Amino acid sequence: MKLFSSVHDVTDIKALVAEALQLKQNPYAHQHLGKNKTLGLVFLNPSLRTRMSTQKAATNLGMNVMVLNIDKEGWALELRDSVVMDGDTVEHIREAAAVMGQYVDIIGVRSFPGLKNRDEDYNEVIFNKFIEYCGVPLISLESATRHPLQSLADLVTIEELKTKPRPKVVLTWAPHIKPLPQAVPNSFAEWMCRADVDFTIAYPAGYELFADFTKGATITTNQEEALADADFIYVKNWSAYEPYGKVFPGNEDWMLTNQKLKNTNNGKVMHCLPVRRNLELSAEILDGPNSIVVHEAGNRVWAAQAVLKQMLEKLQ
Ligand code: SN0
Repeated sequence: MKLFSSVHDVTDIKALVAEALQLKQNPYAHQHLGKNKTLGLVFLNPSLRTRMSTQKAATNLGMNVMVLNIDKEGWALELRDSVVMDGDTVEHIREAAAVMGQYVDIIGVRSFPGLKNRDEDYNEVIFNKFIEYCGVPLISLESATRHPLQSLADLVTIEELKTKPRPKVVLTWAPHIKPLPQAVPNSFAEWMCRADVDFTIAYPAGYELFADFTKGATITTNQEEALADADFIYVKNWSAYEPYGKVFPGNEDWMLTNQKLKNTNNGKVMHCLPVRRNLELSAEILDGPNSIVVHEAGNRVWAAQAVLKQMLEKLQ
């Protein structure tokens, strides 16, 4: 694997999930792979889990890791082409990405959407510039439209904890106070549509996701119906795809509560985190027996390690 930007870069999803679960059993068995290899993690936006889990995964494989919070610590980056750089930006992404590629063997990049210009976000303009100029294998640490390391960890978690061959998985929209990216739900949907699960997406009218990501899913605006007999419930807020990046007033009653869990199959509750308590997800669920959010976050290590391992095997 030379690029991990979406589920489309994975040739065998089942094998990758199995690899992640094997690495969980035996984290340090492949330290030779990463010897004298360096991973660069570049963040244009904040991170907790992605940064720490990917760093841990790389260390488990014997790699060195360099982290650059480029939005805070780097020179102000120019992302547009054909501009006279006489404003606040100091360094162009063309040079910055190319130079980083001189120092590392694999690079990871996080770059959220602006949520203003849909074409720019959905064409992955910033992320694709890193691919074009860095010259080394690249991993998405969440781009404008996808968060594949999260989705892989989510699938690993479902495989690990499922109690029947084909569990019912429900992605349900949650309230928030600000517009959030569609990256996590897009990505979760496109992985679930390729997994051996019965997959439903529920959201209030107006929050349709881009159809490319949801082909094969059952889609409803009735949360109660969606939750019936659910084995896994994936909670996430997102802003509208159309009109792009907007949020509509109301829908506070979409927050998941213990009452709503009653109709599920003792559903296990997932969230990518960070989560705003009692706004997106009730504290009673987060602190109760059905929440697996911390376990899920723990699995981020094995997802990242499986991807890094496949990339390192190509570099040998
Ligand atoms: C990001 C998102 O894509 O939804 C990252 C998730 C891994 N989440 C946020 O930006 C949350 C911000 C907030 O204010 O709650």
